[in-house]
Amino acid sequence: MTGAARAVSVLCRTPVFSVAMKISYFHVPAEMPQDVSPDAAVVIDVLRATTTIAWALHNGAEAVQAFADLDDLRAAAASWPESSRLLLGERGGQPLTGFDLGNSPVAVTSELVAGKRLFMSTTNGTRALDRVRQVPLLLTAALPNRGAVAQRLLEKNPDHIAIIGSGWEGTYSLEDSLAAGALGHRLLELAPEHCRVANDELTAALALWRQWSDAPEACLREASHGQRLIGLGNHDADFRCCAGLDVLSVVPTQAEPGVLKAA
Ligand code: 3SL
Repeated sequence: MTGAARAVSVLCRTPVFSVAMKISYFHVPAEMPQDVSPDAAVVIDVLRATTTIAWALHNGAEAVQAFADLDDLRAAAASWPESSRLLLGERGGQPLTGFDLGNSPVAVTSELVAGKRLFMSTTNGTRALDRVRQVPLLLTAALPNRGAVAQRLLEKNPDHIAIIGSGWEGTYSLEDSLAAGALGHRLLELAPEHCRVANDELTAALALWRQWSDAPEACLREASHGQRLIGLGNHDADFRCCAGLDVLSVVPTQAEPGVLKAA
């Protein structure tokens, strides 16, 4: 970038780009080829882990520390002062016995979480995070903060962004692909010349977003995990919350391995 371009960029707070930013989407972490090493990754678990993370940090949690394994979670939590920690756990859509909270984004109210570290493990979302914790810039996104995440990515301007779905036990999930499309759409809207769609999965996700952008909650309910949650009981408030678009400015960002903070 020339000195003049950099000055314009700083004055306008709008990045001026020289090299196109490649954006790929992988349905689940295992689909990201071993020889691909993105400099930024965005993990998505719309129903419901990354929606819960966004709301918890928005509501003042000190951090969310994510774990694939429950024994690791318990050991780390035990070393944290009891008065400033909460345990969040879910398996198969159900809260875990002995934990303070399950994985509902409407349960992480500021009264409960402000100032606390949340030790969290879920069926797919926190496992997906664990798989990509080595990526230099690691963010999480959901529909409520997708605009804020897009803006942050453009400010950071990595060469290659991998958007990574959490899926369900290693397989495709509709709602994560919807949000991947929503994020890709916003990036292309903000910087059309600068963003390059780098794989078919993202092209398909963009098409999915075009189809459902007027009714994201309907898509979440139609998804197989949406149907699983409906089968487990009334999750209307969760669906509404998970489908809310661009209502949060928080960008959960990995500050140290496994630890997400508001940024
Ligand atoms: O799979 C996960 O990580 C969870 O988000 C699933 S649930 O929505 O809490 O059931």
